[in-house]
Amino acid sequence: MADINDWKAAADKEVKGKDLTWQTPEGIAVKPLYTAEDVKTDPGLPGFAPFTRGVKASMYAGRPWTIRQYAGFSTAEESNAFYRRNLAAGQKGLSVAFDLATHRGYDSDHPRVVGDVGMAGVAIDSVEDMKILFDGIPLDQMSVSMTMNGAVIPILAFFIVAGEEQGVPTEQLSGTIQNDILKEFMVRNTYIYPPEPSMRIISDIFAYTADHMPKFNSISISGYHMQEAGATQVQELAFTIADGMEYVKYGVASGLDIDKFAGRLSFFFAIGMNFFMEIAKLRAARTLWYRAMTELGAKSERSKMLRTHCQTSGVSLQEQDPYNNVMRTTIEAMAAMLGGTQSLHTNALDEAIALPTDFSARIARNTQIVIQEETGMCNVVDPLGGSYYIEALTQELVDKAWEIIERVESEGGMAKAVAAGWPKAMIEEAAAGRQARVDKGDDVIVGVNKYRRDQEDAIETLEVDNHKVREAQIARIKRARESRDEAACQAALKAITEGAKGKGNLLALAVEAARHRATLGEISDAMEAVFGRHGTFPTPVKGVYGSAYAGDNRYQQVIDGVEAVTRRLGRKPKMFVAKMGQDGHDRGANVIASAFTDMGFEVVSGPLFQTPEEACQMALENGVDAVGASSLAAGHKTLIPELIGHLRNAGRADIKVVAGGVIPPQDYDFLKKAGVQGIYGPGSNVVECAADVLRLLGHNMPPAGSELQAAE
Ligand code: MLC
Ligand code: 5AD
Repeated sequence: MADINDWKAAADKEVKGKDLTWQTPEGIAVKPLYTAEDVKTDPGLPGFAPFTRGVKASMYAGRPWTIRQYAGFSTAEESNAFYRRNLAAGQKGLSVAFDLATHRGYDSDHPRVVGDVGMAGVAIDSVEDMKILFDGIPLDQMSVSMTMNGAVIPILAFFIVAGEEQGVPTEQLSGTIQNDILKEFMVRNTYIYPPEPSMRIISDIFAYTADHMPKFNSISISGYHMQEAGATQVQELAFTIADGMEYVKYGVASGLDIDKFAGRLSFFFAIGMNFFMEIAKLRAARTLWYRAMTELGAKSERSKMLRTHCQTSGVSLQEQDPYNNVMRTTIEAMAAMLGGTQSLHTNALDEAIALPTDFSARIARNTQIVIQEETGMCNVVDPLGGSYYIEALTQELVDKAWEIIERVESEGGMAKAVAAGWPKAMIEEAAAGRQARVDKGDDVIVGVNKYRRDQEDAIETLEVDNHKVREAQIARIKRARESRDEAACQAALKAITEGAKGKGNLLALAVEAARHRATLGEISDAMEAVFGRHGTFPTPVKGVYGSAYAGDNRYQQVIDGVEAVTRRLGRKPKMFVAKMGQDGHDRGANVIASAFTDMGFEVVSGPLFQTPEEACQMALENGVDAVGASSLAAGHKTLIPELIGHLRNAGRADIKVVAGGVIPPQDYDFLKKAGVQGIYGPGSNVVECAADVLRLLGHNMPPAGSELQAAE
């Protein structure tokens, strides 16, 4: 029989000695062949420690994963109708997406959120909205996930009171609250309060749910957003498990018994295009959590069992040739189920352009239904268990992630690491590296940097009338305020402020305020009075982009162009990267800032959450030549024209304004008429964006592909 040396010789001969090892971004050298020699550990059996092969013995053969599509837009009425249509068509669990005003603790009538109300999710201002959201949906039967982190206290309180008023005892509510603030400080940015009081809020929720909500998952510890921000799978895995360990330590420090709350901690991972790596990642996550919880002193097996939701990757989907996204999502959904997820969201094909329509949501949902009901894939538990490659990769991920976890632990845990900033910096470095590989064509994206179409067909997308939603919300807030017992409401709000100063359980206090129709903004303010509001400045990395591009001709042309403009101006061209509105997605802004810096621009990075007026002020104070507004949460049609208006009023119409992010092509004309001089959707090449900006600054930049030297 042939042995491994025979195989090596045969393979070498076929490829004439070429090295077939694949160096993955997480630093794993994947070999072209795995054999029994590579498998060093026995993964055990599904349903048994360390749960590598799954948390249930029968897994999907007993019950398939929950088809749980994340959705929400516009008003509670519209989202409720959308949920009901989806449930009738085969969706099994709900998952609520809130708008950014709600995330950040502002009522819809707050002046800072004019562009955000109802755009990236549903607007919820009081328990009245929450009741409408679940109208006709029995909360004792339907499990509901709510993605809320910043304004987690009022939202969970509204949910509890909406249940009460439906006649459902709190004990019977089932579902999940995201409640994961550490990753907000790291990558997602919808925090409200500083880290310390934010961690206290989480312990209060653990305590309340442990006492009153036995079927409710008190947290969804999320790596998803790390991968979306550019993290490698090892980083996602390590920081997520380390976050989980930190929450457990805080819960225990607040006086809770570990086994009383740990059984209701849940997780959430992204599933990207590296198929086998993602399958192995979920198996590694369960193995790591079992180890971590054993070290932290958990006794119950349930406490050590990692149950997870997964979502297919948003960043892997493209604006160009968007039907390719259906295939991408199918592959990712298969990785999630082969990895043993408990619940899954599959993204819609219009992900990179807008929120899902009924049409795109149907295809996304049916992707899961087809796998569950047509393929027979659910009938065998962990069908890839024992695959040499999968088992070896699982072990390698465990080892690599554990190294990072040990570093975090040796430095005092994840809260300290997040404050020190190195996990975020590590992720940003990985993001810049990926962008450079895509721009150079080293990482192929079909329809974007290879096989690109000359012309794209337009697809229909969902549009939300932001002004209409805002007016409807303001009217409902007004009615709620007029009909409530004002004295009782104010007393309940005061009790929250007192509780924030002292030790009262903030969720219990907010439930009382919600019963009295206190609004989300009022409950948030009652805590902000004590905790304050947290703000941060971005810190883009330097040098990664430049080194990835060393020796590239086009990159050099841009650098020469920047130098020519620098000579003309007597200083470097200045670019302000602005993030306006409540949109905290900063990967794009940071990648642009870091790449433009490497190309020789002077880059001013604005803080998150600016109003257009504040952004204008910052542009003027810094004397910039151009503003790049990054928008991923649908506020562009309101915020960017306002910024241009302020610049014009200040007599600085000469400052060029360009826009980047998730901007549907049908909005391009509107923005151009408003004065936007360049628009860069997903899939844009960063070097070409810089070339365009140089043109706007009057430099005669040669077209892409040209070997000409730039001429001033
Ligand atoms: C499951 N069960 C079984 C079984 N499989 N029983 C017998 N045999 C089997 N084979 C039981 C379970 O034990 C459980 O009961 C019940 O059935 C439900 O199954 P589950 O596996 O727990 O599924 P689910 O209820 O869907 O819960 C999954 C979860 C949860 C634990 C991961 O936390 C969850 O639903 N998370 C969703 C999070 C989410 O949607 N997030 C969206 C983020 S979007 P019991 O009694 O054991 O509970 C986002 C984007 C952004 O963040 O940035 O805005
Ligand atoms: N409806 C549906 N999906 C949404 N996502 C974000 N907001 C919504 C919404 N309102 C999904 C997208 C995005 C990820 C963070 O969550 O897929 O990439």
